[in-house]
Amino acid sequence: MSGNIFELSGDERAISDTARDFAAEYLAPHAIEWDQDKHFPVDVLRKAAALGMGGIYIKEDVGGSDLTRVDAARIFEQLAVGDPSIAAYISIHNMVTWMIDTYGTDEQRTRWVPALCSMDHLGSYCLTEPGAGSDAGALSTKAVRDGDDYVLNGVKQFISGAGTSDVYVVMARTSADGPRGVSAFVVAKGTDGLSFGANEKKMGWNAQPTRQVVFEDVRVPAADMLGAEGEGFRIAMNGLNGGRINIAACSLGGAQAAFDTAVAYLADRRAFGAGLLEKQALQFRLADMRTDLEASRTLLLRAAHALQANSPDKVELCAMAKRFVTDTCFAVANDSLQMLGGYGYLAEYGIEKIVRDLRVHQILEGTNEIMRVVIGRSVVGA
Ligand code: FAD
Ligand code: 2MC
Repeated sequence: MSGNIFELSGDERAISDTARDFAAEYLAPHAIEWDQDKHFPVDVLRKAAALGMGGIYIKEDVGGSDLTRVDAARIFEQLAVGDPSIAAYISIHNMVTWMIDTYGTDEQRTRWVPALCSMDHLGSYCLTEPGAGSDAGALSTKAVRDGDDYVLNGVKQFISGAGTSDVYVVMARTSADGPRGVSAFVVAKGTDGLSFGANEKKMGWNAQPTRQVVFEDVRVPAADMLGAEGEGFRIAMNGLNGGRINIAACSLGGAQAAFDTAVAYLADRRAFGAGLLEKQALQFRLADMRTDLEASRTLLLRAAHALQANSPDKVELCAMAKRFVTDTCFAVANDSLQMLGGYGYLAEYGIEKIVRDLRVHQILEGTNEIMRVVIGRSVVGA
């Protein structure tokens, strides 16, 4: 990582440009169609993985790219310019892969991670339940020890990639002790007793499936526990620190794309005898939006740098970036839509899809209210 996160080295520029070019060639031309058809383009995900994007900050010995969190933020921003929904799924997949790479034994790493890096296998992250979303430490899916196995029973809600994914990192309760009674398991698709709900009908993120994951007496070998018994919640939260900045990066890329579309549109559109881009009211709005994008990028890179450096304030900085960038960039995308007038509301211009995709970034990976809980605790020293 270069010392200055705002000045890219030649290698860093090449990495970001590779993601930009990939998004322009393989994502942007199909984004509207995938949204309408609810198509999850697994073949295209594997093309991204062939360029190293299946295991961005994963160690090289198991097939990862061993890049930094700052590189990752730049990559997800560029991918999201092409399609925020696909960029976001790739970010979740990277979070899952990182959890196994970081907390897994050598046996677990060599068994699971290479196929995740190549995206021959896709990953899903299973924390939320019908009765426990924000209050994740209250989850009730049970894992009961039985000989050499744990037996899992319960339901996970809203799981991205579920049904298609091959590898599920599942947080389940091994004792009554709140968050400290949670353990993490790696569960393979096809395990007896593991099943999936219907693909949810959603406002956005239509290019990736969201389903319940149901566990009915699912036997998981004790050897497939990630970390020690009782460590699962901290493992899940440490995964989410990176997840939160990656989702923020997806909002930034989507908002940048919407903004660029609005500027190009206003440059062409004439009304009241002049080009609309000449109206100072619109220029002032664009000036504020551009400032908002730069402020978002600045905080995002600051948080990514803190995570990479393992700074003591990384948790709250990741929460701040997630809260600020996803709120700010949703507003930028929505204001961009307004600048296209009625055309902004039509699917073919692409902006209404960006607005729908970015809306959920204010809800998932910890709602923006929960980000304020996390930041607030850092303020009062709780
Ligand atoms: P609740 O926790 O019930 O919250 C309801 C409202 O109350 C929210 O506005 C919340 O901010 C507010 N609230 C709650 N507690 C407080 C508080 N203490 N103070 C102030 N306000 C509060 N989860 C996964 O584990 N894996 C996934 O792959 C995944 N993918 C998702 C994909 C989609 C499309 C969606 C919609 C969700 C996904 N989620 C996933 C779940 C997501 O993380 C949760 O929806 C989210 O954490 C909120 O939980 P909840 O929906 O139960 O809302
Ligand atoms: N990073 C590292 N450790 C963390 C952490 C973080 N961000 N947040 C909590 N922890 C640790 C904490 O330090 C504590 O450790 P220890 O046992 O050593 O003391 C442990 O985890 C328990 O934490 P708390 O005592 O703070 O737990 P509490 O129940 O009070 O609340 C809260 C934690 C609200 C911050 C947590 O439940 C939360 O983040 N909720 C939001 C859930 C969420 O983000 N879900 C997203 C699902 S994934 C998704 O949406 C996708 C699209 C993939």
